[in-house]
Amino acid sequence: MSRVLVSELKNKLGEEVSLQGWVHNRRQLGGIGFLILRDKSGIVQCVFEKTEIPLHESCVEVVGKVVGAKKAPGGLELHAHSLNIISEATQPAPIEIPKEDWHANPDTLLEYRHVSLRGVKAQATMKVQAELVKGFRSFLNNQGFTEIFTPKLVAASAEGGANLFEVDYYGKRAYLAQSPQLYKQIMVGVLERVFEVAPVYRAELSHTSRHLSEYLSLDVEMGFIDSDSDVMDLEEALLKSMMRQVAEVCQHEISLFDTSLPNIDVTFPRIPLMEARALIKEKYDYETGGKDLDPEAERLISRWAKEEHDSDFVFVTHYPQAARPFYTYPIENGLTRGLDLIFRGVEITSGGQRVHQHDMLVEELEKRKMDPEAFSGYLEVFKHGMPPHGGFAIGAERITALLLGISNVRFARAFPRDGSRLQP
Ligand code: AMO
Repeated sequence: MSRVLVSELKNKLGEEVSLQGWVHNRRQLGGIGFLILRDKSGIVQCVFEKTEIPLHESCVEVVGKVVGAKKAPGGLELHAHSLNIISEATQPAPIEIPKEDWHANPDTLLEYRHVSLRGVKAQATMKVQAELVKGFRSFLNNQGFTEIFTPKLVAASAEGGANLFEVDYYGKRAYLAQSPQLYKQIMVGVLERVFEVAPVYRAELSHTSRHLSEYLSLDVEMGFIDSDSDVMDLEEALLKSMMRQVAEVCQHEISLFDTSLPNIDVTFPRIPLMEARALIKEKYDYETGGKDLDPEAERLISRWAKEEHDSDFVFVTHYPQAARPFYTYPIENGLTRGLDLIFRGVEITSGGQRVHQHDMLVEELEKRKMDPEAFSGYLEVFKHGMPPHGGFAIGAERITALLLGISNVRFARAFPRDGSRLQP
């Protein structure tokens, strides 16, 4: 008998089927054994008479008849008559997988990530993320973008800052890439519109719920733009398309979380940083320090976007030069065409228009007391005719976590890396 998946059982009422999966949960009641079987598509209750059910997480095959059962999860169950143990668990699971609750004891859940990942919500998180990435790729492919693959071992920092990982590269110093930034720009000179899906590395010193040392960066870069508006137009259409894809394919996964899909029927508001700061002060009596928006200010500008525009997303534009990397296109009054996108209170994107003129780039490096010599390979390409261009990067774990209402970005990555975690 060939294997069917739990999700297919609704079409098999009254039939004999064979299921293969894991012992998600088990219970003995009188002479009757209940085995909750889990496979990649869901869980189902299997009812046995007089059968010893093996330990949680044992890998098993169950054969039986599919019957309607109003009280059972999913409205059906399996009246089972045989149980084959494919691979028996040799010790109890270190955590109670069916009780999955990642707000309690995050350290334990992460320590045993190889098994906590099997939880239904953890599994769903990975599926939703895969679907977001699929939506990212398919939208961009349809818009004439080409996927690129750039090095993660690099000679210089792209983003500046102190959060670079050093690597011994044949006796010389190299770094793990913080972003494909400079390479994706170079590739605009080749393919005009490019994107990349790849991990990047940040030696983050602060231990927060939104920072990982390794995260999946969804990068986009496009040539022949007029301004940063073109970049925002593209990102807005892209995100709406990604959300539509998730809504279509992941209804069940979304339903497991206390969340709803964002409103994609509105235009995402765009507000210059200075105006955002003034508005937050006036409306919510909060004064944000520094040149950027701090996390509380991000939360408040998002609140404004939701209250005034019914939007879960808001673009913050016109960042000052001092708050942006050297490659950001400068405009008058010390401002730039650099922008962020905030989703449900947290920044998920930085981006904007870039400098495409060689001399201006050298000037921007010098302004920031950076050595143009260290960027000679990158600068070279700007002597060979680069079009006006711009782009952005979305942190895949952040968008996944915010979409599902997961409060710690670590749980939106299968095997998170942070200051205190290098395994599993
Ligand atoms: P930035 O450094 O702002 O910009 O990063 C872009 C997006 O990546 C995500 N992100 C992170 N996610 C998890 N852990 C981290 N430590 C972390 N750091 C950043 C966030 C952030 O918005 N080159 C530019 C992008 C561009 O201009 O195209 C860049 O890397 O979601």
